[in-house]
Amino acid sequence: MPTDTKGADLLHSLAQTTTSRRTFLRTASLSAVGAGALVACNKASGEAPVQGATTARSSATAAGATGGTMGAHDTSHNAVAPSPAAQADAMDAMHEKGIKAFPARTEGKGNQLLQPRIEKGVKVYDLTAKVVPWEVEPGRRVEAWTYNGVVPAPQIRVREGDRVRVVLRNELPESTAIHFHGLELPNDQDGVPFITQPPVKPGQTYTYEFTVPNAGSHMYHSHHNSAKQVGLGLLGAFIVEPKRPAAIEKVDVDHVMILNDGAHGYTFNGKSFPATEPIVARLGQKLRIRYMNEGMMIHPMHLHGMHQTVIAKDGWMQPAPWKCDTLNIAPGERWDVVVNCTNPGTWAFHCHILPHAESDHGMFGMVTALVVEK
Ligand SMILES: [Cu+2]
Repeated sequence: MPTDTKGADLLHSLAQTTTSRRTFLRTASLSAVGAGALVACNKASGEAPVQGATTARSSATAAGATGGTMGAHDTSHNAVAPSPAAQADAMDAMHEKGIKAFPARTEGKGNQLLQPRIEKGVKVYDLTAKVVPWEVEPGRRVEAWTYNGVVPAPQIRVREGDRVRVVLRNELPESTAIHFHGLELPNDQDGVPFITQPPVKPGQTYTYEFTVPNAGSHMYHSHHNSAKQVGLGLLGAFIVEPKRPAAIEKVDVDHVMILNDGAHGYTFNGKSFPATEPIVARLGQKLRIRYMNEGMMIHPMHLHGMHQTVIAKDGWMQPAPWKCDTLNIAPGERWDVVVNCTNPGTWAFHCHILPHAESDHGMFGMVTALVVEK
């Protein structure tokens, strides 16, 4: 990413790019030079450059497989191997195209604020669990299990002490239930089938109602067949604003970043790079990031150029803020950090388990950018 490019210019120019990375990879892997480069990449890095990515459906994996099939074991009519310089150029071209496609447009956007209906002072949220197609990155559509048709689910944002009702309609082919992860609710509102409630069968509607007890960055998700159901998208942010915010919580930009690593691949807010959303702030602004891990793996989140100040863990304010540049986010955890945006430019921002973020074919998965505009 060019650090000397103004964020707005970069975003504008990147938005004009219509080449999808998947299309590009397919094209590249079918061209003679591209196939040669992919063969070389596969050989150079050993067995499989992208098998660290557990998603068999990731385009990087698919492209890697295509590259391997095209040439790795097919040397019978391979007259002249490309020179190392040509191989490097071909590989770099793939990386560059991936970056230039960012931020790529895709259908559907999750994590948008859900406005409640107010009924006698109660904030009422209607959620319909249903299966929809979901575009994770340009041209890659997957089956998603969603609340209201988006991944992540619509964001619920309330205040400490609010009375909340959540009406769940199940249009899935399986039973389900909602667990409000992090909220210290009465037992019968905890959302775990056969422990605190019966499963909500297909076609049924189930109502949760409670007074919001504790502030912080929380989540809601399925707690039934959850490795599958949460992996497919039944998850969202449940943010509780405190009655008395701490001074350090007064920020200019508030960004929720939900990590997942299920059947859709490595995603931030339901999208894989280059379709991930950049975070944009102006020089001197304070940015809050609310990390939430809905996946099954740890993801150490690394921001280039500026440190992160950790202010809260699982919704609880830390006794004292502390600084880091890489913060490990384990499954189920929420970490809140503040970034003082003091360093202008477009900064890489990614999971530092590198096979979750980059392959021979370029960046993918858990990569985005923080753009600090002058
Ligand atoms: Cu990761």
